[in-house]
Amino acid sequence: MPRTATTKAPSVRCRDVTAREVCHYIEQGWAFLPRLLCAEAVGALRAMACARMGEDGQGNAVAPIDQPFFNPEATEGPDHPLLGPIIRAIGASARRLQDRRPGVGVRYFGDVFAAKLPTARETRHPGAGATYCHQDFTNWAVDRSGGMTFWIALEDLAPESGTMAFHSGSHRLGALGHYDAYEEGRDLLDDYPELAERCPAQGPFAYRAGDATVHSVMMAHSAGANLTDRPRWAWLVMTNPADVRWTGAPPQAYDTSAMRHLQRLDDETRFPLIG
Ligand SMILES: O=C(O)CCC(=O)C(=O)O
Repeated sequence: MPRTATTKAPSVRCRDVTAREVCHYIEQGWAFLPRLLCAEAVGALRAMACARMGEDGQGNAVAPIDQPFFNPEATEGPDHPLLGPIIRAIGASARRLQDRRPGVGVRYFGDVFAAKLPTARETRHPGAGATYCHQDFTNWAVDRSGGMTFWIALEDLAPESGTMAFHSGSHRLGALGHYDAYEEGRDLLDDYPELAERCPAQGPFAYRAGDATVHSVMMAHSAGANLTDRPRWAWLVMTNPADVRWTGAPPQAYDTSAMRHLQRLDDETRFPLIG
C-alpha cells in the first residue's frame, strides 16, 4: 500500500519577552531581543520569504508604495499555519510591552518580509536605499500610540547590511512628523537636530538569525543602505493596542475605503486580536 506523505510543520518557538526587556522598552522606547525565534522557525520563515521573493529578494510584484527602505512582501498573517502561532506569541509579548491596564489586549496590524536590496545592484523594486530617520506613528493613521514593530533578523546581519538604529528616549518627545513630509535627502533630524544630542542613536546593531528588536511607533529610528552584495532579510510584525481607532487620515498600510472616521481597527477590518 502506498504510504501517505505527511508534512510535519516545523516547531516554531518564539520566546516571551523578559522583565528586563520590558523595562528597557518602557524606558528607552525599544529593546533588543536576542534569540526571539528558534532556528527552525527562522529557517522556515527565510525559506518562505525566498519562495515568494526569490533569493535576490526581487521576484515579487513591485510594491505600489515607493519608499527606499526595503522591498516588502505581505503575508497571510495570523491565518497562516506557520506564521499564526508566532504572531500570537509576539502578541502576548506586545501586551506586556505596551504596558496598559490588564484588560487592553493587542491587535495584529500587519507583517511583511522586508528585503533591503543592495545599493550596488540595478533594481526595478523600491528598497535599495537607506531608511531615513522617522517615526511610524503618523503614517499608521491611528488615534493612540501603544503600537510597536518587532523587527526580526532572518539570517545573521552585520550593520553594513542596513540594520536598525534607535534614538533612545525619543518615544517621549511626541509626534515628530510624517515620514513622507520631508523633502528629498532630508529627514526627521533636519527638523529636530537637537534629537541627536538629547537622544543619542544606539546601533546599527549586529543581529544573529532569530534575534529581534522591538520599537515603539513613537521611536525615531533609521537604518543605513545595504552595502553588501546580497539582500538583507528581515520579517516585521506590527501590533496596536486593542482599542485603537482610525484617525481618518489616509494610511499607506491599509484600505480605509469602507471605514468611517474613528472606527475601531477590529476583527472585521482585518485586525484580529493576537494577545
Ligand atoms: O527595515 C528597515 O530598514 C526599516 C524598518 C522600519 O522603518 C520599521 O520597522 O519601522
